[in-house]
Amino acid sequence: MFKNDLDQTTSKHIPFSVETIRAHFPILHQVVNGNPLVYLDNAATTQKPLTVIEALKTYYSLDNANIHRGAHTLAARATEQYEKTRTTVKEFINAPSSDQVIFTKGTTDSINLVASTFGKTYIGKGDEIIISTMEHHSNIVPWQMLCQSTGAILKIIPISDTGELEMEAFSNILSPKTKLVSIVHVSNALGTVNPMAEIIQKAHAVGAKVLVDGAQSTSHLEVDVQELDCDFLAFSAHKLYGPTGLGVLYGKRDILESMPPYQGGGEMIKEVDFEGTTYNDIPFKFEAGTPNIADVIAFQKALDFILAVGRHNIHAHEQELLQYATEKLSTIKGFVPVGTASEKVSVLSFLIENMHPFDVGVMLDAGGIAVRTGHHCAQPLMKRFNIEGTVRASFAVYNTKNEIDTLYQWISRIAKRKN
Ligand code: C6P
Repeated sequence: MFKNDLDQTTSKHIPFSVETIRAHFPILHQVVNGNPLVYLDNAATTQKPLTVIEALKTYYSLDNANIHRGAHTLAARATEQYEKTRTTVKEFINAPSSDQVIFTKGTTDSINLVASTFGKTYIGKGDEIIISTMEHHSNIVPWQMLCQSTGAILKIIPISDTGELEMEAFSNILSPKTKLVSIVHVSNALGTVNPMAEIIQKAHAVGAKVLVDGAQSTSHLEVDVQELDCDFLAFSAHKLYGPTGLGVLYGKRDILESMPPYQGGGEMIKEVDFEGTTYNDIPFKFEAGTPNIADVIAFQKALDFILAVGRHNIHAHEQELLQYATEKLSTIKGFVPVGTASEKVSVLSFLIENMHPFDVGVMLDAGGIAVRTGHHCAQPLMKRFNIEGTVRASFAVYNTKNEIDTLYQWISRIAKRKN
């Protein structure tokens, strides 16, 4: 349908032109409610390039088979492609080796895996887990559940009015009792980029391990697990132009090897006997059952796309959009930004005075503009700001200044009615 200048099998450099990039995303070229679609809900999920869509079709048309099991050609092909993605993910996050890359269902699943295995093994009564006020529910609830079952204590880093972590308060709650610090790298609701290297270094100084929720950072920043020195990194493929229902958990080798399995079943074993079972090596120990083969294989194409465009190019373009949108929308009477941290990715959360965020979202939808409204699965954060929710526009590599102009026009009209 569209000129496809991204090579189907290998990454080829795409010159940075937003129009060239948009041509890779069929979904963007449609009319919604009588207007050209303006998709600004990328923090919820990104759209998929044609190469990802085609990889799914090719896999099911030619290669579908179960992996790591069959002796036949299709099984070998599927296994090879599945493991190739693991190697690419390893390179993408600069993990020391690909067996430290575990495929999961998503960030939520990755965090639950750590809570259920590392948590139940190493965190006990009276131990402390530190999270922050700006966490997504999937980095709150698993720890609350763990605390309920073990008697561990959850401690919270407060945040400032600009939406930044209170680092002094963090230092004050850190202690030898802290066993785990689990923090979002980039806030999905505010866009704040947290000082992860400093957090990790401080946590390690008291002997705590650190999980980085990278759901929103891996799509905007170059996340290098060795440079950060994090113990775990969790993220989702669907926020990286890849398929839904697929995520990654990276972990340090010694920790992963010392953790018990998450689930029991096929693939995660070496030998099963009624007298006892021996478990497989990492990463397979944590990948029980038939995994999400097709989506892992298609995720390769999403990573190829990002690498072909260049993460520095993506970041620079998104920062330009963020600055443009923030400046432009700030001129509207009644526009109130929520989250004004000095370091942000391309997330613009806001309110329109005297209007419910949901109503703003519905009106924008009438104009073909897709944004997210509500609490963004971060209810404690909304409580901190004393609000029910926000309107959130989040930009990706394929968004344009023209689209922001359209958003501006609609918001101006909506705000004028009420202010
Ligand atoms: N945030 C949003 O609209 P899953 O659903 O498992 O792929 O990702 C969960 C998750 C964890 N941490 C952060 C920081 C996130 O942003 C998300 C997903 C989406 O903001 C959907 S709620």
